[in-house]
Amino acid sequence: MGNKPAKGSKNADVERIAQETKVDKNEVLKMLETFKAVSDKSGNVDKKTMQAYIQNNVGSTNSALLAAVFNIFDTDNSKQINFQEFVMAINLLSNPTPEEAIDICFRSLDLNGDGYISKGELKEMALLGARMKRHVQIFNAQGSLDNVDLPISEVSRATAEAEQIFNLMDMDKSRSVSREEFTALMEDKIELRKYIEGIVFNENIRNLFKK
Ligand SMILES: [Ca+2]
Ligand SMILES: [Ca+2]
Repeated sequence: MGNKPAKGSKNADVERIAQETKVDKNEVLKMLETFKAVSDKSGNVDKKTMQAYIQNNVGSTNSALLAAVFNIFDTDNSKQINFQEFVMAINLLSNPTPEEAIDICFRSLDLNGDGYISKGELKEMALLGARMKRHVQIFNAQGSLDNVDLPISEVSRATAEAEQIFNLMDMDKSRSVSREEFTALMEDKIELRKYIEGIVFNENIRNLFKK
C-alpha cells in the first residue's frame, strides 16, 4: 500500500510525457527502462553519469562523442538530463523536422556549449564522424568505437574537409559560427547540410540507447 502513490505518480508522468512528446506510451515505458540504466539514483543524468554509461555500454571515452550526445539531450542547458528531455531527444534523433534537425546539429557541434561553433569543434566532430563511419562500415558498429583506428590519410582528409567547410560557414570571418549563421547556411546549402547531418545523425549515436 505504501508504494501505491509513488507508482501512480510515475504512471501519470509517463502518460504526461507521452502526451507532450507525442511518443507512444509503450515506447515511453521502454525508454524509462533505458533511462533507469543511464541515470543515477536521483533519476537524473549529468555529464559524469553519461560518461560512465557510454564507457560501460559502448566502451568509448571519446570526449567529442560525450559532449555531442550530452548537448543533444540537455535541451534546457541545465547540465542535467531529465526523463522528458531523454524521451524528446531519442524521438528527435530518429524523426526530426528540418528545423529540429538543424537545432540538433548546432547543439552537437557546439561542443563546449558557448553558443558558437569554432573551427576546432568542427574538426573534432569531423574526426568523430570519420571514426563512427568506419566503425559502422568495417566493424558493423560492433565493439568499441575507440578501437577503430583511423588511418592517417583519413585523418588528414577529414581535417582538411572540416577546414574547408568551416571557412565556407564563417562568412564574416569572425572565426566562429553563431546559431543564426548556421541556421541560414543549413537551410541554404544542401551540400553543407548533408555533410553535417552525416556526422550527427550517425548510427552510432542513434544506437547508443537502444538495448
Ligand atoms: Ca536539462
Ligand atoms: Ca563552441
